[in-house]
Amino acid sequence: MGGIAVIVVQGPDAGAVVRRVFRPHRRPLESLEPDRLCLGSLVDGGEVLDEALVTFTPAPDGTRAEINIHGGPRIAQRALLLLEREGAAVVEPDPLGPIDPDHWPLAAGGLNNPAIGRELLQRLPRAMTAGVVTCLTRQWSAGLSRLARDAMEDPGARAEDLAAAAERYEAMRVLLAVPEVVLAGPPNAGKSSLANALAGRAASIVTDQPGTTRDWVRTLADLGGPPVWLTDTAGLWAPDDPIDRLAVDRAWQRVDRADLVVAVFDASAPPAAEDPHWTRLLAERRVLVVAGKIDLAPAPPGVLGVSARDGQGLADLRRAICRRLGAGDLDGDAPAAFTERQAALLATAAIVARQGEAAQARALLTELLEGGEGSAAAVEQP
Ligand SMILES: Nc1nc2c(ncn2[C@@H]2O[C@H](COP(=O)(O)OP(=O)(O)O)[C@@H](O)[C@H]2O)c(=O)[nH]1
Ligand SMILES: [Mg+2]
Repeated sequence: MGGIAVIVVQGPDAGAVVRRVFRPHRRPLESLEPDRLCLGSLVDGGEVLDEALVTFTPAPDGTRAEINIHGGPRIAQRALLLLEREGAAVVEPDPLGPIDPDHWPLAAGGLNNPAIGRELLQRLPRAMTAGVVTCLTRQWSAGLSRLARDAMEDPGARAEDLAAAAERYEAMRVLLAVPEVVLAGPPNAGKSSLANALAGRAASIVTDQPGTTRDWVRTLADLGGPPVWLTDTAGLWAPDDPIDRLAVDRAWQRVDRADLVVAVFDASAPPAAEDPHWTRLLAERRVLVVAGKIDLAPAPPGVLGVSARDGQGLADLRRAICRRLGAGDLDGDAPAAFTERQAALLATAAIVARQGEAAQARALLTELLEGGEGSAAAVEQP
């Protein structure tokens, strides 16, 4: 199997380390200009590991060298070991860490609305689904940026829009947080089937044997709103088997930590009103009750019904989950603050705009777009 691996070596000794393991095919490395590609071989002593393209760029802490190889994961692993032997430390990239905008191609030419652009780059790694990426990037290219620019003309006329964009911050936070939705209920209620149907893949084992799911099973699911951790748990009952009892304990642990519990029962065999597990589950802080298997029997009045077998009610359930998580009514095109800084500036701009203080509102909107003196996200233009 082939592929491309890009290995970044950065720091005061990065240039020296890479020079020790790279033999250019033609020109000597000394004549290589910054950012220019150089073709050569990655060598481990006398052994050529792979053909590689290398660039060197000045970085704040020395040099940033990029090594592009195409020999697949095994060669990439050997290359990392080689670099480690030469004095480099291998670090895992932190997917939630900040992006350094200096290494973002857009930053090189300067960003429009740079303060929002910079915050976008910092938040993007947290966006776990395509929908959230779109929703965030539109805030920069349109949504928030456009609202702020338009409102410059007559801030008073747009005061309500500014306030609404500030309020949407709560929904945006949910989108970026990856909440956990736990499916729980009696054994055989159809929890695992429903988890698989919602996630769109067969992560959980489904059988007609009670007690099939023991360890909880978690998948990242895109329900059309925020990405969610969807956790399928063992049925809640009082088993004799000690392993089953541990499984039930683990299920309760997940329920206790959930952002939302979807309590599922079998519409054709509803739990008894006095069932202690079901009663305890319904008393949870955040619970959404769902009647499953409605292809066999109708849902009781007022209860959301679904069938994992024929898909009835699934779209309603996805929407209900997003709504209960607080991100249900987020329209991807609506201007929405996605950082606390933006929310605070918008809320204040709305207040002063309503009071007719147009100049003050404009100053706040300029700060929103461009960052300001003392602002946490003040942007140094390259
Ligand atoms: N008719 C029907 N059967 C279902 C449905 N969902 C699950 N089942 C069946 O019910 C049994 C238990 O399902 P499972 O998902 O393992 O339930 P769990 O124990 O709650 O995880 C299996 O035989 C499934 O095929 C459904 O929507 N309709
Ligand atoms: Mg199960």
